[in-house]
Amino acid sequence: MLRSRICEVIGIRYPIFQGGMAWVSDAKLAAAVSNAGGLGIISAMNADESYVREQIRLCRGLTDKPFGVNIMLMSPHVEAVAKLVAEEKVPVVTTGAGLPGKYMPAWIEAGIKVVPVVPSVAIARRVERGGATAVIAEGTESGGHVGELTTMALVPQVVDAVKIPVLAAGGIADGRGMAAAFMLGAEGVQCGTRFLSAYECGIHPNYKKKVLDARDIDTQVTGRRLGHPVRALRNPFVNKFAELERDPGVTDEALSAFGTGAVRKAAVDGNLQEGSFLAGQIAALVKREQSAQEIVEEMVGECEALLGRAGERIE
Ligand code: TUI
Repeated sequence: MLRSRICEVIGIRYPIFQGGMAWVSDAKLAAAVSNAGGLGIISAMNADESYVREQIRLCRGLTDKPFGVNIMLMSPHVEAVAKLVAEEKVPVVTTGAGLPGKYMPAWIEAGIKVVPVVPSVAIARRVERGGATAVIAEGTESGGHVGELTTMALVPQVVDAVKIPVLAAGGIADGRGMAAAFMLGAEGVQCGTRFLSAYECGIHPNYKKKVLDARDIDTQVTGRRLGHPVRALRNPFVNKFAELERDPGVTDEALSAFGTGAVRKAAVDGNLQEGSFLAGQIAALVKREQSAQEIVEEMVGECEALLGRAGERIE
């Protein structure tokens, strides 16, 4: 049976985290993944503490298993939400889009397991020194806010640099990707894009259809000029953003304003023209809707079969 230090330390059956995706990862999806034996994660995104408090309480009503809250460190509400998760003593906090150092002592004091997403070895070392339980090494294949390094290059380098367990993220959507991550030294994986197709994922049907219809070359990164590169499925919004980004006559403020609210327009409204449909490069591998439990069990089954046969591939 596929287990690792991550399962023991977090108290989960399978070493699979569900990514904290803005306007996607709510209490219902998180609880479904946790009930399936993985770690479900609620996205605090740009929301205020009352929304996050409600989601935590809803999640507690839907599962008695561990779950996490993802804190997006660029959120205008980050201070209040950081305080809230400590008060609520949520089992796990993951972080994204920044350095969580200043919040970590209070979280650790509250008994929370802190698992930051890191895009580089230096940041992995830094959060380990700060008391992180584990790190998620996320490659640029992922959806949403991305770093520069690929999963293939980043994961083994982070594994060599830290003693705490490493989870791999970015470009993993089935048991093959999961087995590959274990071969690189990871002790777990975090998947976002694959869970977009879960029945329990409440995104607009247009978003699910875009993911199910995606081809390998259909994602694009925009926003490098603003210092926040973001990967999404190509559509009129992404094309327009890229055009404005190339135009020296467009100020950073105007560019940023153009992007505001686009993730919500995709996930909630299903607005195919003006929405930002965040998804990773692996979207084309996601071919059908399934329950969170089917996704988790299928991935684990495929991974175990591959790792069990790993030696057979060598003559
Ligand atoms: O955070 C994510 N993915 C996200 S956050 C998000 S909301 C957003 N929307 C528009 C612009 C920016 C954010 C959508 N998707 N993934 C985890 C992640 N964290 N990827 C990369 C990083 C990261 C980057 C830099 C973590 C630490 C870091 O530190 C360096 C620094 O200077 O802050």
